[in-house]
Amino acid sequence: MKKLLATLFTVTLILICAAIPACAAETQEELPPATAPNFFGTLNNVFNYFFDFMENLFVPEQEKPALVAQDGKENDIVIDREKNIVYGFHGRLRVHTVGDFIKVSNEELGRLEFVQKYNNRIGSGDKVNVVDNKTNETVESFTIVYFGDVNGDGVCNVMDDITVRQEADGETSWSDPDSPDYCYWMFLAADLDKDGVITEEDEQLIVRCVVGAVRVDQATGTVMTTNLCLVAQLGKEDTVVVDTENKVVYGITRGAKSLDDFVKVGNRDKGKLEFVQKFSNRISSGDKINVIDSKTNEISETYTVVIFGDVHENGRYCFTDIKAILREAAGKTSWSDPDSADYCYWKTLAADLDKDGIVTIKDYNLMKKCIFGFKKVNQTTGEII
Ligand SMILES: [Ca+2]
Ligand SMILES: [Ca+2]
Ligand SMILES: [Ca+2]
Repeated sequence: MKKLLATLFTVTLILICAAIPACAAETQEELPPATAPNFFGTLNNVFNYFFDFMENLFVPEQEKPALVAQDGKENDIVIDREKNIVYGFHGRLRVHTVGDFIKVSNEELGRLEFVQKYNNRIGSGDKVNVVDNKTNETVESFTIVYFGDVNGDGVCNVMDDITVRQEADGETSWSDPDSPDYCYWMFLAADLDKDGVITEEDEQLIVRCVVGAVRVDQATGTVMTTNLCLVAQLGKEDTVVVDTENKVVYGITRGAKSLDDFVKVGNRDKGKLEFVQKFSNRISSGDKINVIDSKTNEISETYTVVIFGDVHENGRYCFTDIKAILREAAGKTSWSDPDSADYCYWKTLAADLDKDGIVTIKDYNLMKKCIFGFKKVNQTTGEII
């Protein structure tokens, strides 16, 4: 049997060897001599393949879009690529304000995508993804951290206090790296005394944040006293927004009479507030709040009130508002143009109802709907409802 197989194998080999030159000869006859395969031609092909391969190997990798700090925000925004965390956002973030702080390195290559718990604001635990425009793939993903917002609703309030107290008491274990419930962003947002563990001290600091006695520097996570700072009035921490960067305050009920109901000074022993209202019986956009140092009687900070939709600054929605928006949209005025000498941040904020950063006919249409009562503005978020 073995002998038979060996003989068959040898015969097959002989036949193949005989067939190759015959095929080659046939091909040589059919093809013009220039393209005829020969030893050097084959070698050439092998070299070409090799060089192509090496070239592809050393081609610089295509630039990938990446998350970067917005221009001028490089000192505030911290992008931690090891833990995939981003923080350093001041004030309360609505989706359209995130762009004030972060951006994609190259807008042609990629875009930012937000994965939020609530659609009108961004809180701890929300994600910002960098998506490749060409492939639609997520190339980077970061979790947002707001120091003091432990439960991820975008504000520091009594719910965060409860969450931290439960952790300090050992009822939960999200700050324990060995626990299956471990959550790094929650731990980072809660560990306000920065000692690496969640204790009663952190809970006390959260309480002090809620009542406005301290404030957390979002760029560093450091707790600071608010002696001479403007803070939300007790019970209004969920609705009133004090934007310390742009020095505006919003979240004020339209038609409300007194600013006293919405804001206070961090420490009444150190400072007091002075309200400069245009109308004594109602609050309007453009009203001023001065924080005064009780010792020197000097103004330490001034804030401007913004009531979304109240562009004409009379505390009401009326036709003068839509007229003002229309004139601005038509280019007859230029208070929404940052390059203009007439630029007015708070007025632009009040008028830009669709939140696209510019005042256009779309804002005019929305304002009309608000006046006729078809739409309302959420004064805390600025969104149209
Ligand atoms: Ca919260
Ligand atoms: Ca701690
Ligand atoms: Ca607009």
